[in-house]
Amino acid sequence: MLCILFNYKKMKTLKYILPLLTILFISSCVNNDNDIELDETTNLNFIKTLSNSNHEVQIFSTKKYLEQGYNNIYLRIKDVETNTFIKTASLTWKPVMHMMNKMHSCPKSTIKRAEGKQTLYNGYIIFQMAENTTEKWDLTIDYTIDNVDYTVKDFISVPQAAKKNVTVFMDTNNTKYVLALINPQEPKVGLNDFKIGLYKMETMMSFPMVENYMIKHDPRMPSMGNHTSPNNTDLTFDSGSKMYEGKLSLTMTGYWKLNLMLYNNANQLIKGEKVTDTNTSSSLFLELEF
Ligand SMILES: [Cu+2]
Repeated sequence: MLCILFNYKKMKTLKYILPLLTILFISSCVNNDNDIELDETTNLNFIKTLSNSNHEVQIFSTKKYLEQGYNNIYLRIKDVETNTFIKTASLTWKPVMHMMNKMHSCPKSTIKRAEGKQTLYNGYIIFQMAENTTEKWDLTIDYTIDNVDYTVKDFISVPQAAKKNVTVFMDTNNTKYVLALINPQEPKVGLNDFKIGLYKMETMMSFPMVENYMIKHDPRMPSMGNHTSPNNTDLTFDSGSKMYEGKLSLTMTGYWKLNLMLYNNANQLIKGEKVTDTNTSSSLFLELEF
């Protein structure tokens, strides 16, 4: 009798222990996943995942969306089988716009490992055109892990920017250029670091950086008598960043037209005009509003 009672008690205990064990097992699995996923993307905005059967290539940006103009982009590759992020990949990318009658690419950087990060890669793309209902951008990312080549490709959304942050123009020799605002991304009242990227449209697919030109600028507020601002400095080529750097003075918030004059490496003016009382703006300009 005692023995039966004991067994009964044991079974009852088991009834409680089993669900408890199950809960413990599940929660330990979840914890493991969190351990594996070293997340280096805090402060970045998730944009999109491009997938193949082996990997998820996750795209992040400092902005909330990709858009026309300069985009600072971060990438990481997740192995879908092991659920881990790849630390030893080399990547290249090719953005292509599919237009009604042609295809073309845009200026872009190489992709490097993000500074101080293990699983994040970084680069930029300058979309000189926004998408529309019939013309879209796609992005191909080719990458190599342990000498094996992989690729992912998908459409990406590139809406128009609120203000003109990139411009395409031709010089008198019919050379086409793309000029884009890199900084300031978040303008402030006062003296801002001014940075511009300049690229030659060599072919529909090749947009090499243009080095050793010079950019004069004259920021104006058209709504306020077209006044300018003090202490601006010209943009000169910086061999480190491979971009044009100077100072942009914004004395107040509102809409600013950044009138530009572009000089080639022989110091000849190749695009843009001086702003005067009778000429209120340059044909080469960018815009800001804050
Ligand atoms: Cu286009």
